[in-house]
Amino acid sequence: MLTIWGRLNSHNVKKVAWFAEELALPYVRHDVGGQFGMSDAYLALNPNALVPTIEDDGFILWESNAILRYLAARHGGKSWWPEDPVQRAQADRWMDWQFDYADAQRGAFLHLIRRPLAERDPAVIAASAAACAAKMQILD
Ligand SMILES: N[C@@H](CCC(=O)N[C@@H](CS)C(=O)NCC(=O)O)C(=O)O
Repeated sequence: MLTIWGRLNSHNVKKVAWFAEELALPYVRHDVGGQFGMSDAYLALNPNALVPTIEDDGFILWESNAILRYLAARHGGKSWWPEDPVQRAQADRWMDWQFDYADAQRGAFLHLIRRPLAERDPAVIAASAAACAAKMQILD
């Protein structure tokens, strides 16, 4: 059975758990990272001290997009892992582009969601919103 380590309030963990659900793969998930901390046993699996990490049939893998590609290739069939390199590259491109988008939205996310009201910086939020709007133009 697939094992996923990582807290669900991490977007990188969320996308892995979401994809396991899409594929109807049975899995267990252990809360790690953030408020749950990281044990030495976990750090031995992923020395980057980041989540997510998975184990599938004895294979340990970290890096969320690499995990998605692996799950698609191993369990997804042709609709999730097209044989045509061009089709696959289209999906790859947007999946990796999402990291750039995540960079753009980080300021707004931290200052609107994670930080207490007194520590919010409207300038950071505005700059992040503008960066997101520019990215969305590309998506459109
Ligand atoms: N490039 C890595 C980034 C992973 C990452 O930044 N994870 C964050 C959560 S989104 C993390 O582990 N933060 C530390 C923690 O949760 O304790 C990936 O895609 O897996």
